[in-house]
Amino acid sequence: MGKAWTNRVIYGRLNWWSYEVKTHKCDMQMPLEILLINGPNLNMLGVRQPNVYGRSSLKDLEILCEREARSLGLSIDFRQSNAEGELVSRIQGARGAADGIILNAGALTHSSIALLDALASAEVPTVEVHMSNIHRREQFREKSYVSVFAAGMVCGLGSYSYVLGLRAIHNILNSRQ
Ligand code: DHK
Repeated sequence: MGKAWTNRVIYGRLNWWSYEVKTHKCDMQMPLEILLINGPNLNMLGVRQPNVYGRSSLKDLEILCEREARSLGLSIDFRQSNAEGELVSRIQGARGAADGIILNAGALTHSSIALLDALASAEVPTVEVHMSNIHRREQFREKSYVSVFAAGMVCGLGSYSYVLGLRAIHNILNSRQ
């Protein structure tokens, strides 16, 4: 996990009568680690309903997120799965291993208590993101189980929802005591 480590660096100096070993302190800032998870059907971005989800592919989204994360000093693990169980396992695995989660659970947003329970067990600060505005679509998309745990949600801005999601998690993590 991203923590400030204070290490002692050992170095040696050789002169003609002795070899003296000295140490000095050196602070290294490890990047905050973010698990970025995409749920079912998000592998179809760019092909699937472009009027709703845009023309960018999942790979384009990954490149955009990598670039934004780098500029914020975050390290991201970008994942997608169509399987609920795999998403649950990924979220469980974030406990004690990731500093933050960005989650677009796709349709599981609206149905999966298992994902909500995984988030609650992982206890990792989470921001929910969606490409589309889930409040301007069918009524069944209005309910989000992920929102019960998430610190906040960004939706309706296409790929830019992820950019803002990354900025939000960066802000949340950096304003912790
Ligand atoms: C993605 C999906 O696949 C839908 O099932 C959700 C979400 C909305 C999105 O907008 O990114 O309802």
